[in-house]
Amino acid sequence: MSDTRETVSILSEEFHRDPYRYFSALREEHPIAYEPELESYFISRYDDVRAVLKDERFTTEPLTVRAEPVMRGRVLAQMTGTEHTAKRKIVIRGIAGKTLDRYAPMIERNVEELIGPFLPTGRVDLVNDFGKQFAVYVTLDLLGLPKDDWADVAYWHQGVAEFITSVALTPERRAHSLRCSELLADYLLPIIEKRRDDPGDDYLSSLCTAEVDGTRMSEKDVIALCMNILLAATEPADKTLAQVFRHLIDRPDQLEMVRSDPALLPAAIAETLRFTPPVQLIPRRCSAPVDLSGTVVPAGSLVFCLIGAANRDPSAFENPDSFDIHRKDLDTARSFSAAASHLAFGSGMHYCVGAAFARVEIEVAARTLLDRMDDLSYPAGFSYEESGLYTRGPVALPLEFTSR
Ligand code: 2IO
Repeated sequence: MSDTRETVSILSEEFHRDPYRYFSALREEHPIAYEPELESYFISRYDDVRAVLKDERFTTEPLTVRAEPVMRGRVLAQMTGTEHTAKRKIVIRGIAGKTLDRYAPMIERNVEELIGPFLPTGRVDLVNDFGKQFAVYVTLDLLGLPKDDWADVAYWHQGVAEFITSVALTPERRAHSLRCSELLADYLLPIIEKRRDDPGDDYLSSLCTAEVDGTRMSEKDVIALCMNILLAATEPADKTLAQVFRHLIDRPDQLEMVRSDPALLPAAIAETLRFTPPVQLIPRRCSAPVDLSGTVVPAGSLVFCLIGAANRDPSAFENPDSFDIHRKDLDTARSFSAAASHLAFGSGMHYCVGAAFARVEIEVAARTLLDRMDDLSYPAGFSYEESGLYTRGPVALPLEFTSR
C-alpha cells in the first residue's frame, strides 16, 4: 500500500484537470493507493476493480451516506437478496428487451425538437445548448412525467447529483442538495399518488403497481426508486453523448466510417464508455480483510474503484490509450450487458440496469444528430475542458456544422 500523494493526490487540481495522465503510474506503482484526506483506498488495476465489484465482501454501504439522504430511501444498489432480485426485475422490465424499441421514436422526437432551433445557425454547444436538456427530456418521457416542469427538474437533479458525486461538500451546498431533493420529492409525490390510484401504461405506473411478495411497494419506496432512475438516467447521458462526438470529431477517419455505416455506432459508443466512462468512481466498503495485488485492504475500509484507470489497463485492452471503434478486445454485442469487458456499467450483481436503455438513447441521439449536422468542427480557439471526479464529462462542446 502507498499514499496517493507519492504520485498525485486524487484531490489535487492537476488530477481533476486530467486524471488520465496519472492512471498508468497509479496502476503500476500504487495500485492500492491510500488517500489520507478521504480515508479511502483507490483501486486502479482492471483485475482488482473487477474483483472488487464481483466480490460481495465489498458492500455498497457507502451509499447510505452518499445517496440515501437525497434519494429519500434506499436505491437498488443498496439492496441484496430477495428484495434486490424482486425490485431489480421490476425496474428492468420497462427498460430492457423488447419494450426498448418503443422508446426509439420518443428519443428521436426529443432530438429533433431540441436541435431544431440550432440547425439554421450552424452552431450548437452539444452539452449546454442540447445535451443537458435532452437528458432530462428523455428521462421524463421514459418515466411518463410531464415535460413542462423540465427546468425545475433539471435544477433539482443538479443539486441532488452534486450530493451523490461530491468528494467534499460545504454545509451550504449540502443544505442546497437536501433542499433540491425535498423539492423533487414534493413534485413527484402527487404524481405517484395519482398513478397508484389510476395507473396508465407508462413506466412510472408500472413501478407504482408492481407487487413484491404480493403487495405493492410503499409510496416511500416508489419515490426512492423513481429518484434513483431519474438520477441514474440523466446524470451520465449528456456526458456520454458529448464524448462520442468529441472522440469522432478528433478522429475524422473514424467519424467517416460511422457516417457511412451507422451500424458502427454501438461500437463507437462502447469504445467511448471504455475510453472515457462518465461514472469514474464506484464506492464500496470492505467487510473483511481482502488481498488485492498483494496488499491487504483492512476490514471496514472505504474503497473507490477508478473505472477510467481500469478501462485503460494494458492487461485488459491492447493499446488502451488509443480510441478505436474496431478494437477486437471490446466485443460490442456484449458491451451493454453484464458480460461487457469494459467496466463503465460496473460488474457483478449491481451491474447497471439501464445499460441497454443507455445504448438505445445514445445511439438514436447520435444517429439523428449526425443526420442533421455535416462538416462538424470546433470554433476557432476552442480549448477543451472536462470536470468532475465522480461523474465526469465535457464542460462544453461547442460545434460548428453545415445543416442537412
Ligand atoms: C444513483 C452515479 C449517476 C446508480 C446512485 C446513487 C446509485 C447508482 C451509479 C449509477 C450512476 C449515478 N450508482 N447509478 O454509479 O443507480
